[in-house]
Amino acid sequence: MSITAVRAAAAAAAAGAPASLSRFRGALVAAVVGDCVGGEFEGAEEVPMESVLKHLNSLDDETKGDGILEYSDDTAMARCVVQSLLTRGGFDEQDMARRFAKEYSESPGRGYGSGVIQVLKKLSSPQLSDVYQPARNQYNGRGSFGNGGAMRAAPFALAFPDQADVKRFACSGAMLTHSCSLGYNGAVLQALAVHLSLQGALELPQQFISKLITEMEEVEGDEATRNDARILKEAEKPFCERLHRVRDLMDRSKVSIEEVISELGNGIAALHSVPTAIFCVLHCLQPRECLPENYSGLERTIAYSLALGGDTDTIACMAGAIAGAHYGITAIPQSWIKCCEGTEDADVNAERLHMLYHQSLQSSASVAGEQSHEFRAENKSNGTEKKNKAE
Ligand code: R7I
Ligand code: MG
Repeated sequence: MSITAVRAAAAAAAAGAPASLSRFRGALVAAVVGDCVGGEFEGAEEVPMESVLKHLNSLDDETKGDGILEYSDDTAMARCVVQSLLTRGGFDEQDMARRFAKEYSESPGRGYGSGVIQVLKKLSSPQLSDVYQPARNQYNGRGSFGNGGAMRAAPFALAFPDQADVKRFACSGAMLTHSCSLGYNGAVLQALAVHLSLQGALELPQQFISKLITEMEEVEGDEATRNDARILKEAEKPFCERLHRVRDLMDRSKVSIEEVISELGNGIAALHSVPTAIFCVLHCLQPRECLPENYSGLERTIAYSLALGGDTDTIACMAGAIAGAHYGITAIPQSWIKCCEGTEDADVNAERLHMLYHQSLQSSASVAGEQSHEFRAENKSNGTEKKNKAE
């Protein structure tokens, strides 16, 4: 076995079985870490890797206060998603919308996008009956294509074991603020990537990207996507087209940061950031020359995401969730966890989501069991009937 294969096997063993608690904790905590450490470079055009490593090394300083790096709107909204899913035991759009509005009114300085603020203010109105309406009114009725729906999509993958539920609820949850298909389909893609990673699908990176492309072919096959893509002058299936670019870049032995930015983007649009985050995870599955040898795959992913510049906190947050679900909690340095605000809370919530997920799995297994029992009983009685008739 090559050194890379040995390392990959060791990382997989540490993360545990598919849907293990370590993977849940890794996903939620690494998303917060990505958001917090990424804040340092948000909006920067060029970020030398040297500066990234200096920033990350500074977290090892034990005199640094706990939670010194504050989280932004990414984590604030993801927490609302988690609390809503846990309290309601599933998706409840009224409850989730109310939580978004309350969170914003209590802590408005978390760096929200300028457009989404209007939506959040309207969502706080007690007279509002259709919670999807404010988002629909954005940008001349087309809705926002920002990455705000995608940045908070990971918890949907941790709450629902069934892939169809993950897609459906990640979409509905994003539509509370982002009603353009280029916004909510980004949330579906992000949630799908976390869902697959949680199952251990990153063990086979080529199959992982192919599966995402196949799923998004279906997701982007509707009229709304075609219309939005035409108006915004994008490819017919914009996310699929970007995922093909991810696959092309993956197959190359050397790729520069400049090429990644020009092919995939690093901006606040979901289309220019979700496929980028997925690429960061795939690219960093192996050790890279520009990154320290002693870094775990998760540390490489976060560092690489920051070096792309642009919307660094959100790209690192999304890449962190996907990578965390693959490597598990032990791949995140304790010093990073300690320095980031909200990691303790994320860890506790990950455990609760893990319970909710496995409860749903068990109840669907018992329903399936009952159905197959009924089916067998029915067949048996049909069989008897036929036999009787034949007699
Ligand atoms: O998408 P959103 O919640 O936040 C996006 C990013 C995240 O990284 C956050 O952390 C925050 O830093 O910003 O916020 P929106 O306000 O919905 O969208 C973000 C920005 O995208 C807007 O301020 C617009 O500049 C732009 N945008 C659009 N511009 C023109 N036409 C989004 N949709 C449109 C559009 O349809
Ligand atoms: Mg951001």
